Amino acid sequence: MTELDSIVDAARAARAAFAQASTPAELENAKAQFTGKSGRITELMKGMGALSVEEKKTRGAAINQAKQAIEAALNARRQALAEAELELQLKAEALDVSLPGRMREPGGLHPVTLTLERIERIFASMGFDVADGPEVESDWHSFTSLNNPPNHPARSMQDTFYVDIKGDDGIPYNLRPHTSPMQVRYAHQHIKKHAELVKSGQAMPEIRVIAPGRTYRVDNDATHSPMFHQCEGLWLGENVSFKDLKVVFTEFCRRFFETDDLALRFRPSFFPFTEPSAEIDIQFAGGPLAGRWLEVAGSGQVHPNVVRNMGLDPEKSIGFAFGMGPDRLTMLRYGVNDLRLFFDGDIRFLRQFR
Ligand code: 2NL
Repeated sequence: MTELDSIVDAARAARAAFAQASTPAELENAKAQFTGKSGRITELMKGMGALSVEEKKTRGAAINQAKQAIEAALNARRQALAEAELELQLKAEALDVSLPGRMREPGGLHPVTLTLERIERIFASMGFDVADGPEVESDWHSFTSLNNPPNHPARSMQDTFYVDIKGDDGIPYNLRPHTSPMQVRYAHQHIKKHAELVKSGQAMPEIRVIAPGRTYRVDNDATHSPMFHQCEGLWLGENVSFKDLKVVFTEFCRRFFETDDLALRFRPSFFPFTEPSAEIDIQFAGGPLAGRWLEVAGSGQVHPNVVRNMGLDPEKSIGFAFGMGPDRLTMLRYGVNDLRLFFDGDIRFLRQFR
């Protein structure tokens, strides 16, 4: 191989080596073999010292040409590799801007809450106040004040949860099995609130209140949950009768179910806190439940002992009370067949009421 041949060969070898390099690091390594300190071009230039001026000219020009060719090839390969790398990176970081965003779903009220608010609105429009009170209750408020003293057989009607806290009477507190205790508390507050009025000789304003809220019993199946809801109502005045109960409850049912095409039936029953007592059944004239009697509430004239335990005179304050289950009313209104769906917290069920 002549000196000139080896110069041309060096340029060809460099182009081949650069093409082989598949990363910028490999390319820079390949470059060092040709234009580096001990590279082939440097070696070729070292051999020029002993040459004549004429030879230096032609050899120098050839080497320079080769060097330029190598540098051009190097730059072309550098750019190609950089472009390939960018291409890869862009592919890896690709964003599909046409994908739908991850949206946050709007919240909504629980179906039973919707029912409770509906009940409150209807009774408020008939002049009823809405009571509030504790879910952990004393034995006296949950049972004794409601004509259901310790060892009374009616106590076994409710299997109650008890907590490890004893009241002043030594009896453990309970998770209220109904919302009646709120009405007993409400009556005591009512008397206190109007004490001045009564002392000045005026009549005590009547009590008209509902008590909605969570209640607890040892029960668990498709129609019973250990935590459930109740809404009780109480109307006490000088001359409040079963007739008023019938009017109030009929109006409530018509407005709650949005139809006048329903019948009410009062069926004799027993509760310790009312006498006489009645179950209230309703029957729709149309719709999927047409013709069937459905039990929706218990009711009755408030027992004189209970009126007395509220701090009132049963000769002056008479009236009625009732209790219903908002969970069941929600099932009837929306056609839900398993009570447990309300308390499982499954968003696929709950979002239907949004
Ligand atoms: C039922 C039974 C009823 C009452 C609740 C009541 C409350 C007071 C005084 C007297 Cl403070 N009575 N509540 C009366 C009769 C029936 O509910 O089966 N509820 C779902």
